[in-house]
Amino acid sequence: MQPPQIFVERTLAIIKPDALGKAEEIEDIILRSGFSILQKRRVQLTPEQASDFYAEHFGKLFFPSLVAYMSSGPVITLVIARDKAISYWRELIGPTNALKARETHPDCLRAIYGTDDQRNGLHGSDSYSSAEREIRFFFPDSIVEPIPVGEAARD
Ligand code: RTP
Ligand code: MG
Repeated sequence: MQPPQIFVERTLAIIKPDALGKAEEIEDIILRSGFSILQKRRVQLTPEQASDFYAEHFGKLFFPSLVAYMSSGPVITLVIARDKAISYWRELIGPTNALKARETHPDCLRAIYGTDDQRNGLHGSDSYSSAEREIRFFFPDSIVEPIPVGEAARD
């Protein structure tokens, strides 16, 4: 009999410069939240790389300061996986504005590890296509199709 197929999903998490000092603690929370950490890189983004990564926001008022913030120090990029990884990670990190999050979602990771409306500590891909693009951005050799759990064991 075939084992049940449980599909896992991958997403890209980034521990941003203002939360880097808490990286170990955050990685521990990621693991305790049922994610596996598949890949991890510590990266110092250039302003050009930060602009490319956040290209969807080009032209917005906050774009120059977002680029300056994301290239102001090292970040840790992580490919993390579990079922419904994309929406679950977004839920765990909480709203974009870390200051408002402290009032409305005090337990979310941005409320705890973020600083303000811009320096919010953590990133999460917002859709399957974003996750695919963002994982390739940092891990160009990565395969992004979901892998059914148990498949590797059958090969
Ligand atoms: P992210 O992409 O980093 O996971 O954040 P998000 O989806 O919650 O928010 P998004 O709208 O994609 O914004 C990207 C990042 O830009 C900065 N930001 N600053 N000052 C502002 O009004 C403002 N708005 C957004 C934040 O660092 C945000 O995470
Ligand atoms: Mg976003």
